[in-house]
Amino acid sequence: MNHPENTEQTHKSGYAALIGKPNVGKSTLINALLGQKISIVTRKPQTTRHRVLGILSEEDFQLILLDTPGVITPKYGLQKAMMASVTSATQDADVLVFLADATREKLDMHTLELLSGRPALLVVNKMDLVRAENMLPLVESYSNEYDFEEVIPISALKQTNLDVLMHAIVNRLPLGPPLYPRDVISEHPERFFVAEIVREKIFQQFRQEIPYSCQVNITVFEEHEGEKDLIDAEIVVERDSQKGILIGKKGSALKRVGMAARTDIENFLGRAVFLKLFVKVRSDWRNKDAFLKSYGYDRS
Ligand SMILES: Nc1nc2c(ncn2[C@@H]2O[C@H](COP(=O)(O)OP(=O)(O)OP(=O)(O)O)[C@@H](O)[C@H]2O)c(=O)[nH]1
Ligand SMILES: [Mg+2]
Repeated sequence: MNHPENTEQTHKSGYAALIGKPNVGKSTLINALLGQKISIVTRKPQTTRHRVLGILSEEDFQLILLDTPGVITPKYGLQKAMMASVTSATQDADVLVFLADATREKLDMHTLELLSGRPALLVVNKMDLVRAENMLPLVESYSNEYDFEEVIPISALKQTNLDVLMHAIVNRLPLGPPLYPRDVISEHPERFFVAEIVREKIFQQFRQEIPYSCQVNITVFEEHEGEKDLIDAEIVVERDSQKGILIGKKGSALKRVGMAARTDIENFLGRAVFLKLFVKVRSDWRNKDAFLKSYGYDRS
């Protein structure tokens, strides 16, 4: 066993930010590294809207992982806020992890610029979909543009080579005591995860602009000893037509969202809940600072 003083001298702690284009698998990776789902995953790009923090505490290190929204050129206020959260995560990180998708050939200069010349790891994800030699041109073109410290091919989905990645990240953490209590896995309140689960179901069940026009707010969250929790969630959309689609014939579409969300929420919270969903129209909310701010998006 380690002597307490020795552990103190060798304990590492710090932040690692996962940065990359939409859909490359950042959220899948943070969940895989933590061994618990804290960030929602869908097949659609721009699923993640916030910087989502997950904490991994071991005997000799505490790694704080930051999942971030996929990097895009912002076109409206919400996207600007999403990109501000990428920038802040990048600035706060001790270790930068740049994710690329092995199945895409195009070089992503826009995201590379965010690394600002700082030391970074190149992680090539979705290796389960390509032959190893086929990713060489991609790695070569990235290496021509940026001096990555290491290149690590992984599959976040199949959880391959994650130990090598973990080792590379932890190696780069500075010495220091834990920054969070050891039993804490995240810093977001339960209502954040509940809202995200509802949003995940909307992303999975609707097409085109609907997922991107939705915001989910938890308006009531009451715990009752010996009874189900009461949760009210409002889904904000931009137009009446979107409200109609979301609710569906006789409420059938909204009911499907509610059923899928409730199952996941109960699994996440480990207790039974009574979930009610409401749909509300807030014209052009994605471009209005007051709405964005009250929904928890910050552009500064
Ligand atoms: N085959 C395969 N699919 C993966 C892998 N990692 C992620 N995916 C899939 O890629 C899609 C996007 O995954 P996400 O984790 O949501 O991607 P993201 O980078 O967080 O996306 P944004 O939040 O939109 O920026 C999902 O359908 C995942 O299941 C992988 O290693 N292999
Ligand atoms: Mg994501």
